[in-house]
Amino acid sequence: MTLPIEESWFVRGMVKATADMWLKGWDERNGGNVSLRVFSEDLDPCRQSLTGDRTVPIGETVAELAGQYFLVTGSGKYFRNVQLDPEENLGLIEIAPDGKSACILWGLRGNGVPTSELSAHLKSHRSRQCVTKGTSRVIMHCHATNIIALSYVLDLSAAALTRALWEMSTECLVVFPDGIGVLPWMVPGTVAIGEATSTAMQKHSLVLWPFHGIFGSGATLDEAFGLIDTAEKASEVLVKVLSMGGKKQSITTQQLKDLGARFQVNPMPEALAVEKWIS
Ligand code: 2HA
Ligand code: ZN
Repeated sequence: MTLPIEESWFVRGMVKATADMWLKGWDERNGGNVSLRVFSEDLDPCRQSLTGDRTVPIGETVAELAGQYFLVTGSGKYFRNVQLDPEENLGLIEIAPDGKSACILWGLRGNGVPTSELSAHLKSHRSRQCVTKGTSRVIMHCHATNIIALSYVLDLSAAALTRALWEMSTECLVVFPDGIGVLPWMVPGTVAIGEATSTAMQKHSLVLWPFHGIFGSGATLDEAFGLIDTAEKASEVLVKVLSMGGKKQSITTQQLKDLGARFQVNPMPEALAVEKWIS
């Protein structure tokens, strides 16, 4: 069976995810980047589309990911254009046996290179593969508006921010019981921010980059998108609540515990223990 790679589930999925993210207003200009792990058997129907005539350095070593394939967005590419020309804006890469470089098997036409945040993506894949026993396949970064806005006014601790978002929509605790990790402000595109993000991803499926955006992960594109969408929706509610003068009442600690029990998740203890997240 031969299938044009543009018709594969993984290219179609990336086209939909990036188009949805653009329409959400999360990815202005070339903002945001997504990577999706693809298995060898996913590639079997489209092998005739693959080349492998270009290799790019990763800038560090991710030996644990040797031989893995990822469909990634390209550096400098605009999400709003992915649907118009997937081959120009996306790339399929294979991590070399030594984990130091990536071979471009398809896409990134005309000397394009993978996302500038490749370090954060690959090392976060390594973290999430580890904590999910290999089921995690997607890392997604975007500039979701309300969560960025909140990073200017809330305490930047994982516990306080998680607690604030849990209280802003009943489903939040169920969708991200492990809470949201928070980094200090850092220069994007560096090995250091990649390292810090992947360390936070060992504990959390979501990580906030203050004054910049958010990283989410998941087993599927839908799951990673839905996770960010849920956190961003709660952030929008919180922006409105703060704009109306602040909360008068909210979900209580006991109610959060009841939610965890009902949905059989273990809510992040430090966030349950927070008594005050806004001054
Ligand atoms: O330009 O979002 O963080 C892509 C980015 C960098
Ligand atoms: Zn960014």
